[in-house]
Order: sequence, then C-alpha cells, then structure tokens
Amino acid sequence: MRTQEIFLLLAGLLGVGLIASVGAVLLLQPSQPPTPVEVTVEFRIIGGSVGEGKALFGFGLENQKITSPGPTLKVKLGDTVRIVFTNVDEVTPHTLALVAEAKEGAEPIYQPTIGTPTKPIEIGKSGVLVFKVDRLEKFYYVCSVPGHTTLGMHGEIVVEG
Ligand SMILES: [Cu+2]
Repeated sequence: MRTQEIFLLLAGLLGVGLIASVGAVLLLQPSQPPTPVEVTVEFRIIGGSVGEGKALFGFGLENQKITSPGPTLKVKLGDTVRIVFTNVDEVTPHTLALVAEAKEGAEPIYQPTIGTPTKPIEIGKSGVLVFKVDRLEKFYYVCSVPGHTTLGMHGEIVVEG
C-alpha cells in the first residue's frame, strides 16, 4: 500500500468516526424537561360509601366525613388545580372526573381524569390530576363508574373571577 492510499484510508476512517460522534451526541441530547407547572390550589379528596347501610356513594375532603353529594370546592379563574383522589371504599372501585353536569355520562370538561369506568381506582389506591381553570362557569366532579353519579357521587366546583 502506498503512502497516499494509507493517508486516504486514515482520512476516510477519521471522517466516518467524526460523523458517528456527531450523530451520537445529537442522539444523546437530553430531551427538554417539561415546563414545571405551578399548582396554585390543591384538593385532597376521598371517595367511598356513605349513608344508611352504605347504600350511597360520596366524596369528602381528606380527614373529613364523606357526604353525598360531596363538598363544594371553590377555585379562581386561572388557577392551576391539583386534585389528589383516594378511594377509601372497602368494596367498590371509583373514579374522579371533571364534567359539565352532575349526571350520568356527562361530557368531560377538563382532562385528564383519575381512573376511567373500565380502569377505575381500586380500593385503597390514589390518583392525581392537574388542570388549569380557563372558564368561569361552574362544573362538577363525579365518579364516572356507571350508576355512581346517580348514587350521589358528585360535587360542585365553583369558579370565582
Ligand atoms: Cu364511584
């Protein structure tokens, strides 16, 4: 092999190495961390059975009694709200969804929900949701498991300007 050929071979290898290095650096760039959301109000809510023979379902604030319907929550327009929901029921899975009306199958008003009818929060488990209040009208938190809103598992969220 002549000197010139060896030089070209080395130059070629160096080029390939350089391209591979640049590619590796680009691939290894950490993805941008999500912009931190500043939560302005938090509610810790429990859900479960209530009433005579535990025939109804309801919600309550953590360390308080469960009522049916649940307590009215107050938020302000522009609040970033975090809701932590814990299912304290001894038997039944539940969810917490934010909807436009306190009735079965109501339209969701904010996403996400804590659990769904097909994948509810099991007894003793918790879930979290965060949303930003971007409209003035009141809305509701309900359990979206079929039949549970009717059995009292709903509460109002009032929005103040
Ligand atoms: Cu429920």
